[in-house]
Amino acid sequence: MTGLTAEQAEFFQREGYLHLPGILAATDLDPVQAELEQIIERAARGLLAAGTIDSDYAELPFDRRLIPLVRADASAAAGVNFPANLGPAIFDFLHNESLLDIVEALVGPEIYAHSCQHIRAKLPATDDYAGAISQSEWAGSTAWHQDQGVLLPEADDTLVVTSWIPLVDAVAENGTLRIIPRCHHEPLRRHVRPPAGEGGSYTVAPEELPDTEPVTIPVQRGGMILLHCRTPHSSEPNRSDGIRWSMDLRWNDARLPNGRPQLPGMLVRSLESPELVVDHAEWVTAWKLAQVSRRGSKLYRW
Ligand SMILES: O=C(O)CCC(=O)C(=O)O
Repeated sequence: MTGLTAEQAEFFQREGYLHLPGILAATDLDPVQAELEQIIERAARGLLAAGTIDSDYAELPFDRRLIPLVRADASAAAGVNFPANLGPAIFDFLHNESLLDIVEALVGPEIYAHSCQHIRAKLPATDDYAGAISQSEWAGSTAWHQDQGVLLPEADDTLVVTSWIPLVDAVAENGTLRIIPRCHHEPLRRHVRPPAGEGGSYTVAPEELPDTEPVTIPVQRGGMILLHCRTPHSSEPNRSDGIRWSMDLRWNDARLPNGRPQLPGMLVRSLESPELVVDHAEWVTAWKLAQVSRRGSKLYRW
């Protein structure tokens, strides 16, 4: 089963990315959003009970409600991302048939959902939310990086594909993804830690940034961008009034090294070993164990 045309697969191989508009239905995304809304509801109730806020802001829509909560307490967003959020809806989405058909066209039929995966509430960069901007890589910009640069060298010969999936329309104003095409045939560039206090993860060393014009890709809810793991990408701060919600989920051939051996990804589709596809409870247990046992182990190459 393949979810890409030959032309789409060719574009990905040549350019290092692919924009697929209108590929997911509301019925695919709504359960994930509803689960996030429940998490936000719990955060609001907790802050209300603690006396930190005097309204639960229940009247605000999905792309707004978290803003006053984070403004009151920077930790209000802590539950939305993996592994704090391992709910059944996101688990089901990681097995979404349309999504896996697309992924299969690139990584083959043994599909591993990589443990390097995020649900991002990218907040409007209008104030610093009592320090949350400097503490959280989600709130500000995301610096240029290649996803292979945050994995261990064991995965250098593995194609790890990122599917970047917004839950709201993502445009230049709210900080949609920017990519630099056609770099993935070249070796990985050296990454450095961002300057102290700026938050965020590793970034391509400034002198190693390619001289190619970046492409900014607006993506409507229902669309996605696929990225090769050596395609440099970044995002600008969110200059809109609403939250730019998105998921970046990674995938590779389950038989190959994935570069994050200490954290539990999971087999989500397999022709060879379907009996090893785990259920929700097993996935949650694996994460709980990893959070205890991975202490002190090396996650990053640099
Ligand atoms: O969502 C963003 O703004 C950045 C995403 C990203 O860096 C990634 O998917 O690796």
